[in-house]
Amino acid sequence: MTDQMTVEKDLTTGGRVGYLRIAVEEAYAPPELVRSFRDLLDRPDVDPGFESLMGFYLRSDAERPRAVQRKLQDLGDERLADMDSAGIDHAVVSLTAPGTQVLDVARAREIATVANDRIADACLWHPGRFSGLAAVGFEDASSAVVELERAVTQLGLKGLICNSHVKGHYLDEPQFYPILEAAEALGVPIYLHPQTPPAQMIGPMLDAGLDGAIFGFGVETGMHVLRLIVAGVLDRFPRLKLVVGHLGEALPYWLYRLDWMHAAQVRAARYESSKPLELTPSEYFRRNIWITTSGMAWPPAIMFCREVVGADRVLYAMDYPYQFVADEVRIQDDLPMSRDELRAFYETTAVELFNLDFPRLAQGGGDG
Ligand code: 1DF
Ligand code: MN
Repeated sequence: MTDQMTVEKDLTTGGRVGYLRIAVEEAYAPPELVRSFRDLLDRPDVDPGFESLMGFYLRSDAERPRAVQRKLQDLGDERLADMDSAGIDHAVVSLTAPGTQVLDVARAREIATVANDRIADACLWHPGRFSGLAAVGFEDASSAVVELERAVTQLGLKGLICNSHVKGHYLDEPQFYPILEAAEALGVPIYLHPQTPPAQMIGPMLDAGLDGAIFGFGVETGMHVLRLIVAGVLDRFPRLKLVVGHLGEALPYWLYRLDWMHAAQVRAARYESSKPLELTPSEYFRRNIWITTSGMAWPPAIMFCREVVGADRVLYAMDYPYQFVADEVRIQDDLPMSRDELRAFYETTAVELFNLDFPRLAQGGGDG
């Protein structure tokens, strides 16, 4: 009984704990995308990673994937009730992986438009509860730029979701520069979110069951971040803001070795691609990259990341509905941090990074 009451008190919304909890990696799928995913799964040439991931979420009869499938498509009562029950005041919603990035060019553009309109609608209906990131069809960069500009300047979306590789292509390729340039010019972050590795990478992960969120996601997305760094993309676009989930996809732990080995490779002129950069890899982490705790409610790892990339660059995310665990909010409320540090972690870093401008209830009033 006492435990029960403590539990309820801890996870209230409305700022009574001293901060609003803003979750920034929260997935949404319009029904139109689910339909496109089903069509892709039926094709004989389906990508193995896509089949592994969405074959599970859209075809399994087990309870969790069915709940995920339903919750993904909701931006109303069920999601709000789930946010209330876990103490989440505000969710920054984005198109679930792999989003548009497995679709043909025309369908990718349609789905991006639909997703952006739907997310913007939810933000209008529930301005205190939702903000959103824009989706685009990356393969057609010029239409992607037009859609990103529409989503940000007309719909009020706060950044761009990129679900990692685009059919085996990476954002350091010049065909994508116009999109990076537009994000930089608009001042909005790109959330570099995982998906399953492409066919040329997934082989030995798939047969061991390691291709998904357990490991393959992080390996592939971490490599994507590194490709952007070593290609000099962050020298070309020095004000680009990247957001990386899952505590930076393991890269904070690698920073010493990355700095050391990159410098050695440049000195040895071993690779054409290892060219001199303006900063060391770890310095880009402290200038261009923010990392979130999605799926990584693990205090020692969170505190390590704060130490090596800076406390002002580590912020909260849940990864709803894939990892919807209220206890993980309690764990992060109990991090060894001051009230002000917790407020930065849960609230103010997200507000500043995404330029959030949602209306709040007066402190202490209502239950959100
Ligand atoms: C899973 C995890 C799926 C994450 C996701 O989107 C996702 C999963 C398809 O557990 O299968 O976004 N995640 O970010 O960890
Ligand atoms: Mn996620």
